[in-house]
Amino acid sequence: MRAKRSGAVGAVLLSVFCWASAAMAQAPVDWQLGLQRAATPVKQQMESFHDLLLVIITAISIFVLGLLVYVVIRFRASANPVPSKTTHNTLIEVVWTVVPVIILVIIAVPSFRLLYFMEKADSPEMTIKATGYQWYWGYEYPDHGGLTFTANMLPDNEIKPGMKRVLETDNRVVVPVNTTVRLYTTAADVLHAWAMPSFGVKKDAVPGRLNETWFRVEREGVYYGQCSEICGTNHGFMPIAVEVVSKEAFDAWVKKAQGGDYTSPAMAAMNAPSPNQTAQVSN
Ligand SMILES: [Cu+2]
Repeated sequence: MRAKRSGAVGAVLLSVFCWASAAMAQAPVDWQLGLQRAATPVKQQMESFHDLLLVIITAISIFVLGLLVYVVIRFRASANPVPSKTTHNTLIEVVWTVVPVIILVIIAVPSFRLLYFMEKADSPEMTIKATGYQWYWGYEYPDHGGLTFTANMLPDNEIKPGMKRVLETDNRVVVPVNTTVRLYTTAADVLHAWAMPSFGVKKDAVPGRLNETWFRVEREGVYYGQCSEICGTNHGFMPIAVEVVSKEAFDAWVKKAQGGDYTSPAMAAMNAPSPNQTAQVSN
């Protein structure tokens, strides 16, 4: 009876946790354990690779700890007053060379597969170029009439409910959902890096060089990342905010942006006066 009840409580807690993590998974959260929830195929593969490594290192750590504990107890001075002078054991030496090699091969195969998968998109549907500046990002959409805008961190006094302090930008990068986006990164002054944890993307932005990566986001929402290459005084204040919207909303945003208004759909909704505010104004 008690087991049944605790099982039900567990199920409720689990569902609350899953709901909570689904609702706020696009950015780091307080007391977060583990990685941000995956939003792209690359990040999903990174997660499963991470899980595989976790199993392997846990097994190795427990095995080594077990050996140490055994040696410390079994061969302590009181239990083993006359130490043996044995050296070399060919079988053991072969085993402790070959087994680590096999473990490394088991790690290397999925590791290289993932490296090549993240390197380049098969058939990108659109391209965005991100340029790092001290200390903000510039974006270009060459496939959409060469849209160009910059994204600066929003200061604390402009943060509205629903925005993330130090992670929000005045202009968000808007991309359509379920679309393969090729991302070029470069920099205009010093090294920067365009990093978006839930996309599994962290690409150096290097002056005079064009680096390439890609992402295909599977859920609409707002995603936050940061510059991840120490680039000077305000390195910590050049965040990246990506708003993933439906393809229709993206087309509408492109039209608006070509007219000079880069406000993303969600930002536009936040800026629109609520019915209450309108009432106050009319009073
Ligand atoms: Cu930077």
